Amino acid sequence: MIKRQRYFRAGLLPLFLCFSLSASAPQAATLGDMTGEGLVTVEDAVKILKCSVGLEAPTDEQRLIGDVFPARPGYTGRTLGEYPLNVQDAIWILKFSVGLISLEELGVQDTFLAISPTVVDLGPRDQQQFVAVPFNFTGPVEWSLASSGSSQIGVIGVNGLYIAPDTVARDFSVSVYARVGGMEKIAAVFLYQKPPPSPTPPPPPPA
Ligand SMILES: [Ca+2]
Repeated sequence: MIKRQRYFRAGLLPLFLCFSLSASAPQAATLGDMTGEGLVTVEDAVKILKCSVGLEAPTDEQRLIGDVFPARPGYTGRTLGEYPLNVQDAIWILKFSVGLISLEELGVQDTFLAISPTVVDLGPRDQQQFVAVPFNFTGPVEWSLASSGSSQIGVIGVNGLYIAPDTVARDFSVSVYARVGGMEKIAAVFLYQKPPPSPTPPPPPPA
């Protein structure tokens, strides 16, 4: 109790809370569960359909959660799905909701990590928000970077925001690692040199 009062008095409690929240996100999800109540139903398929035609805007997490087709393997290194959400994802969930495909075929019980985007091209100082969703697994996602191409590889925050280095001496790639529990997914950032911005022309002389 004395400690808590000290936190309040010093104004440290808000800081402590901020750190705890950012380090613990994101939460585990169930594959296909767009509505977030833990079940995969026709409502999830309807939500995907709405997203696919632009009636609703999915969150970055929902793009990963609802992207269930094609299953095993997906495209571009994904366990399943091809990003973005489309009518095929909705049909696949509809089939599951009426019993035409099994839990195993949909992957609802799987524990794995999905990451997006898997590949991105960036110039100096560009930023990219990466998103990782662990399915049926609770724990914080740890982000890290590695590259054999350069010592200047940029930085990544606890929330998956990657910021490219200020200067890129030559084109090379950076590996973005997302880890949770014993699982790991890797995304590739291809850094390229940008031409310097053309100097702004001087203002015209006063008439
Ligand atoms: Ca649901």
